[in-house]
Amino acid sequence: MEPAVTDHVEIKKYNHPTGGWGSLKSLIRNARDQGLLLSDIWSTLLKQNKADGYMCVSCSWAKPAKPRPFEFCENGAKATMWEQTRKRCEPSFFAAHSLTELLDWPDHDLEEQGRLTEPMRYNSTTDKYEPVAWPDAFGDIGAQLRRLEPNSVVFYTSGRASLEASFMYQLFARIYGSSNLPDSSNMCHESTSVGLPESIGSPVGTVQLEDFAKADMMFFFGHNTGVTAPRLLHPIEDARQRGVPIITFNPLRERGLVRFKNPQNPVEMLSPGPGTKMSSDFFQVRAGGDIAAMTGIAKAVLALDDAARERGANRVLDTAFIAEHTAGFVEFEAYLRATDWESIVRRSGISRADLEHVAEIYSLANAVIGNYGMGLTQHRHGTENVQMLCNLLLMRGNVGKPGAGVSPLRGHSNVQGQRTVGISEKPELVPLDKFQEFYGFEPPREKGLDTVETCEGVIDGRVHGFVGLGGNFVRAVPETGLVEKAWRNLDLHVEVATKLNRSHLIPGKVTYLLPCLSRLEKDVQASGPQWLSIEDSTACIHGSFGSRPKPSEHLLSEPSIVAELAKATVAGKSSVPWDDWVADYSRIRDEIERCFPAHFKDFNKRFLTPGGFHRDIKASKRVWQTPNKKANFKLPTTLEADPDIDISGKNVLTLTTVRSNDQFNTTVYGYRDRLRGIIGTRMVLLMNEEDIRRMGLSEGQEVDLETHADDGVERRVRGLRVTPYSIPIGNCAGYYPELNPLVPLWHRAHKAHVPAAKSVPVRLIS
Ligand SMILES: Nc1nc2c(c(=O)[nH]1)N[C@H]1C(S)=C(S)[C@@H](COP(=O)(O)OP(=O)(O)OC[C@H]3O[C@@H](n4cnc5c(=O)[nH]c(N)nc54)[C@H](O)[C@@H]3O)O[C@H]1N2
Ligand SMILES: Nc1nc2c(c(=O)[nH]1)N[C@H]1C(S)=C(S)[C@@H](COP(=O)(O)OP(=O)(O)OC[C@H]3O[C@@H](n4cnc5c(=O)[nH]c(N)nc54)[C@H](O)[C@@H]3O)O[C@H]1N2
Ligand SMILES: [Mo]
Repeated sequence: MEPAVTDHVEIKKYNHPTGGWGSLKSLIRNARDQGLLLSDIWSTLLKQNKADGYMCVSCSWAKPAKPRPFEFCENGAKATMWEQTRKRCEPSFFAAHSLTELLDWPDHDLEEQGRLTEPMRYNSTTDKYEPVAWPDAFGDIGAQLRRLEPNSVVFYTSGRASLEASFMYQLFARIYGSSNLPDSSNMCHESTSVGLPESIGSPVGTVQLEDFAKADMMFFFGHNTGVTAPRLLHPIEDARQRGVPIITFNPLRERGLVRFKNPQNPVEMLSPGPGTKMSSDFFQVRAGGDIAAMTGIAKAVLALDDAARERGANRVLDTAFIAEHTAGFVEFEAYLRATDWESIVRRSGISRADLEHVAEIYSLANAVIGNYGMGLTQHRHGTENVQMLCNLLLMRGNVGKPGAGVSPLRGHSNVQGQRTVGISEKPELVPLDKFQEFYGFEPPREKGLDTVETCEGVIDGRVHGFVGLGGNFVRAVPETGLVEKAWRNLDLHVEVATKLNRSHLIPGKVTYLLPCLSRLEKDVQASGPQWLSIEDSTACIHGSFGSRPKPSEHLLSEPSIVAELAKATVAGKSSVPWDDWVADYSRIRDEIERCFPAHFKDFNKRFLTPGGFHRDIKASKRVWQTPNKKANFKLPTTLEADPDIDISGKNVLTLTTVRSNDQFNTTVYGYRDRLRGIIGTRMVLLMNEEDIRRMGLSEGQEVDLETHADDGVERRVRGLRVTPYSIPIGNCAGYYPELNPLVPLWHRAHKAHVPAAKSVPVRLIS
């Protein structure tokens, strides 16, 4: 594969605020690249995240009931343009290029070909995709699936598909006989989905948008807000203007959490000032050092409480809340007292005085939100990271009251919702009895494969078939080398997609690429144009209506593709009236309500509520759905999120893999990571100057990286440009997915199995 580098490489310091003119310029450049007129894009963007429009296909951040005239951000607009592009990836393109040839292309160049227009079947004799008629594709896929053992087939979902498509998809997989329903969340917030239920009895966060207006302090752990959920900068900016402290922990000094200029505010845009200072305090925690940092803050809170008690002043701990609502505090207190400051400071990389300062601010605030992203979840002890943040919040009763709560910032626009409607490899999370009763089939009851187990199954030959509803599985997973190689042994590989990506280039024995409509486009079925729905990061459900014309007359919607696959594979095996559901998606919503009544009461009546309707999240009302009916303080087993990493060797560092401002996951829009000042290349290794000096390297020099693990697997990425950056000593950073070949499959979160992509031990080879 060609490295992701262009002819013009420029690395410079970026001292401008996030947002501002830089963000507008970047939008205009993107529109031009996609062959779009600004008027084209404007008419679409005006409908983005509005109650009568479509829900943005980028991040999952909340959509307000009273949206701004332009309720979108630089990255949401980029995602929209990328999908609305005038470019088309037609059969003539596939006739001109073999898959072997395309495997050399960078990710950007593949998706840059534009929207897929026709169903394609791989021909191994020519090594090319060739057009196929839809009925032939469905017929053959059905026949192939019927030949395979259901539990050897995996049905993957990336978090973009609607609630309607996702509900049908998981039902199809279960009727077929498979509970192998991994989704992108297995690489993302699964540490949340495993950690939060033990702590507070809810797999999702407890805050809603209005809480951000009521909070009087916020934490941000391991989230690059200005890039990955930019609309959240607005409530943060409002909070900062109210004087609310925002305390951020991140190894990299990410611009979005440093300064912001609101591109939608003309006064701010025209004033020469530097924009709003977003984080009142920014701490460059060592990668994997958050458990230690939070332990330090909690220990200092305890000390403040001791002092208050001695003085006879008001307690700092919320003792009434702890007594009535929680369990495990005595053990937690003992843990804090027993943990010494020296270890805390060494592991976190933050001084005792700084952590005590944070504790003081925290102890003065009455309503605190704990926001976090991949910096907490993608570690060996990602689940403990999440639980430690809960502990910190619980100490002062900061869960289940206005302006306070735990706020996992989810990734894909509907990744949270897919779990809500049954996409899960864990049978205990799904109403199987209802499926059996309502649809007349016997669902499989054993646990299915998650994402890393799927990779293991592909490598060891247990998995024989893979169906992907969106995503770029092979590129997004760890251990790229072994997975790509073994993938070719699959009997069946089917992908439903909007654009060409690297996963599509690695065929199994029978391979299909099925193009679908996106959420921006008008989806007309027998009863007329259809609405879809999604759930955002704050558990609000929204309707979404596409109005753009179809990019190609051949495209089908995701619900209709799922229905046709089901009809071709499991006809007569259930009472699901697939055609009736596709004719009118409100029937699918009625079925979702029937299967999940607690969350979807009056679904069809309520889903167009401006701002969405909120699912009933019990923890936000202090009802704890844990086995002991309490919120639980959970003790960490280690101060370090990745304790088994040994970076004491020469030339060894801990690598964290991050996203640029010019990508959405494996979709690389371009090579301008404006906010980090890295232009024209993605093949960089961000390093502390001290490490560069210590290792005898120089700026701009190219190095290779190897995983520092002696397990007999060779993992190497070549040609990374040494780039001095503000990052703790001992850490280095580079881009996902280029560096995924370095992440070992076994290097993953305990229990949750999220690949520990934020802390990979690597050796530099110069
Ligand atoms: N524009 C855009 N938006 C997106 C996406 C995208 O790719 N592009 N992806 C979507 C998806 S699926 C997701 S999951 C989210 C991801 O959103 P984020 O969670 O913001 O994404 P990342 O870039 O993976 O990493 C987050 C931050 O964690 C920091 N970090 C790394 N290691 C540590 C650590 O040990 N401790 C701490 N405290 N911080 C650490 C990194 O420096 C980085 O700033 O965004 C969603 N939105
Ligand atoms: N090293 C490292 N690895 C990571 C991460 C990391 O931080 N570091 N992050 C992880 C995370 S958080 C995630 S969520 C995963 C992401 O993993 P995935 O969700 O599998 O990957 P994406 O890049 O989001 O998928 C992009 C593809 O989805 C298809 N697509 C886009 N829109 C649609 C649609 O509407 N319908 C259909 N059917 N297809 C569509 C397009 O073909 C596009 O090429 O990666 C994970 N991998
Ligand atoms: Mo994600």
